[in-house]
Amino acid sequence: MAYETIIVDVSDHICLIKLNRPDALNALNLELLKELVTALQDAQKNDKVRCIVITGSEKAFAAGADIKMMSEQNFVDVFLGDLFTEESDAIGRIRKPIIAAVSGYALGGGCELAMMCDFIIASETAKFGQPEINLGVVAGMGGTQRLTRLVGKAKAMDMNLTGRFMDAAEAERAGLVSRVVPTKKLMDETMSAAQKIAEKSLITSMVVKECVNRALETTLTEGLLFERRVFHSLFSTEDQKEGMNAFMEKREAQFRDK
Ligand code: DAK
Repeated sequence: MAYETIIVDVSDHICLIKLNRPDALNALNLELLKELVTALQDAQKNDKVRCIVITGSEKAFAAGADIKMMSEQNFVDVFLGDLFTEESDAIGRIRKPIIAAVSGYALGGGCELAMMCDFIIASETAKFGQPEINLGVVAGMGGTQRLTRLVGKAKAMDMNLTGRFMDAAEAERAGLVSRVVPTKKLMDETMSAAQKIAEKSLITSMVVKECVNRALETTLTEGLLFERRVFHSLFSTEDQKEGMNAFMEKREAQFRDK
């Protein structure tokens, strides 16, 4: 499919989606989010895809929702139109692992999109922020919720109340990103992480995603029970037999998603 605001490439079992509105620092408008959802749903359906990567440009992952678009809307427009809800819910329903490769600005909806991914690899130049307060609004896609769960109340309050940006080193210390790499190596490192994931059983990596996400949604007791039952159920797969046999036979496992 031909896209206007993103570039999609599928190779070696990885679907790479590059946000591509360079003139607006990849600001998220409805067209971009709809195209992103279509690309993600296609990747979900495509048997060849085992891991997804979302990235932007060197200067900006995404500088937020499109302020020009939002400035023309009133309460009735955004309330009745339910701005971005369908799209953000659809992104949350993608079951394959998604890595965000963030360089430059990840602000507002851009930071929220990165947090919707399963983990973030950041370049040294990455800057994260929820500056919506400067526009007289609050974050609308997880900036007060996911961010608080990821970095805790103190930093989430600080970022949402002051609108200041967090650099990559602080984001790594705070647990917002899993690793920080030199800017020139961002895509190599991310693709190599995606490749590692693509080599695993897709069943298992999808289940890992469900288990870790469950930790943010439920009590420890319920989460541990969920994890244990999932562990038990994986013993019904061929991939569990293959993984354990491969270890015993001192060879690489060949998973077949069965
Ligand atoms: N929207 C539209 N255009 C943007 C933009 C944005 N968020 N960010 C940058 N641009 C455009 C600029 O207008 C400029 O366009 P031209 O003037 O050249 O036409 C071009 O990108 C380059 O930007 P700058 O000239 O400003 O570049 P600088 O390097 O000087 O500054 C910057 C970079 C990132 C610091 C600056 O552009 C900036 O502060 N941008 C705005 C950042 C921001 O406030 N982001 C938060 C937006 S609010 C919702 C869910 C989510 C949301 C809302 C609702 N629902 C579910 C209801 C999300 C809200 C937001 O994200």
